Amino acid sequence: MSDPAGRIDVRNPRTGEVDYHIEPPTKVSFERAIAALRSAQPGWLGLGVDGRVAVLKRFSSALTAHRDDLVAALETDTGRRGETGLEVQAMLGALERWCDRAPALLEPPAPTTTSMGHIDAEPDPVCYTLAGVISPWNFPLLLSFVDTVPALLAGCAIALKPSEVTPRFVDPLQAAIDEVPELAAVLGIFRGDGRLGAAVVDAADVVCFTGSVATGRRVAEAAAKNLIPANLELGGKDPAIVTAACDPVRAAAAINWGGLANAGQSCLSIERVYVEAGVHDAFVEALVGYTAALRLNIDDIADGEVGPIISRDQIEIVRRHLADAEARGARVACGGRLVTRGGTWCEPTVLTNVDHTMLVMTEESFAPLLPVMAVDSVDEAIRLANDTPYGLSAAVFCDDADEARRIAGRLEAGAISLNDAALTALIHEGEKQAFKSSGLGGSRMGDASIRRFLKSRVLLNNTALAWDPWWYASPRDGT
Ligand code: TXE
Repeated sequence: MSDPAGRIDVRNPRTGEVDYHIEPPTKVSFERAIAALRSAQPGWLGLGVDGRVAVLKRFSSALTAHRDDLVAALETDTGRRGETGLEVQAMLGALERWCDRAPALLEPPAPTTTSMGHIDAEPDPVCYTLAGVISPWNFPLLLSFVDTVPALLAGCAIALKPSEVTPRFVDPLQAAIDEVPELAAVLGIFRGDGRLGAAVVDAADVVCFTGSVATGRRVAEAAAKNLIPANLELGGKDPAIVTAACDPVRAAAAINWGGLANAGQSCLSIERVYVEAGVHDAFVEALVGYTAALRLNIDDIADGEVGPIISRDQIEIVRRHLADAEARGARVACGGRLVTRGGTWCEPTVLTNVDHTMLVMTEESFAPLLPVMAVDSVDEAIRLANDTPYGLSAAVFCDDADEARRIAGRLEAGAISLNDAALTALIHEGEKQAFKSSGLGGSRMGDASIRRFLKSRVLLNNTALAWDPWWYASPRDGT
């Protein structure tokens, strides 16, 4: 790792001004901190899972005590209010759920007999020493802990590198961590940019990354070079299929939420909609009704449902997608403008008359844009839904439950909401993987998530009491 180039300016997404700075660690202090995490890990593992659960419960109480400061910092980082409350609640909920589940999941599996009767195979899984976790800016707290919590419970120490775009929340978070010294010893948070992220990958024994496909590839390449496992959750272009056999108004309400929550800045946002012609007009009318009612929170963070575009780099992407769609003949049914008042907001937008020549149908927009395309059949909708390098999640609206399942079974995505949208934002119990270029590695949801932090080890135990010379004889001995 080269020494990072000094302090990094942080822009406020509501004002557009730089009003915060971070100071990345020097190479020497980073290496020292990594060594300290590694040397504290055996003590953490030695607490046993019940001991680790007890520590994380104290952390949960400390977080609750710091909740107001945490919420305030996250609001400044992201410029939105409603989703911030949900984010903190979801993080506390995940802590509680994992503390309940981990003891049973980490119970050593029973030995099994083998094809050789006197040899038992006794599973003895062992955790990786240091997990590197690298998170993005769209849900800075939640996506920093979705992998961190199960990894800690498995017994790992953690090197966490949050996004340099939204680093303020780390101050109250660190204050809560410091109140729990056993945790502070094994949870190191490092603020800096991609160079520090690369250093975390190089320092770790297993890595979890959430972010863009381009950076995810770099992380996977570095992990491959170091021969460590990489768990990647990357971008998406989630489709929704609205069949003629559903209530288009209900579908519109669900898709409005699934596409526009967090101003569309979620990997699992609905980013394109395919609607059978028979319900197209009713669907669009309802969707426009819901979408046009949403307000930008420009003047007051508490007044309005749609926050600013959080990352400055994202603004040009959204502008390009809108301009390209309009130039190629898309119709703006509502919204369609970027509004800059210090920060930049994107009006919640419904586009019709769209097709796959448009960026808005093929590249991740990460914005409150809902392009709606009429299709003649479910087969056409499925073909178009799969016409993408992404495969994170999808949604199907069809009142016939068997038909909804059949459609879902033909979609190339890891999580599919039936008669709802973006349910993976709320339901974390179901195991799923990211398909195609949307990711790599095991499920980060459900019980399987914790197994990503354990190496399988087996004890092969010869249980025969009497020593049988035949067992060790080689053919050369002629015995
Ligand atoms: O991601 P990056 P950004 C998508 C979305 C968005 C795009 C860019 O399309 O427009 O990604 O967002 C760290 N080695 N998603 O710029 O660059 C970096 O410092 C190791 C989808 O934030 O991938 C940050 O902490 N780490 C996503 C993290 O990687 C490196 C949510 C993510 O940065 C690194 C957010 C390197 N070489 C954006 N370079 C989702 N699926 O939820 C950078 N980083």
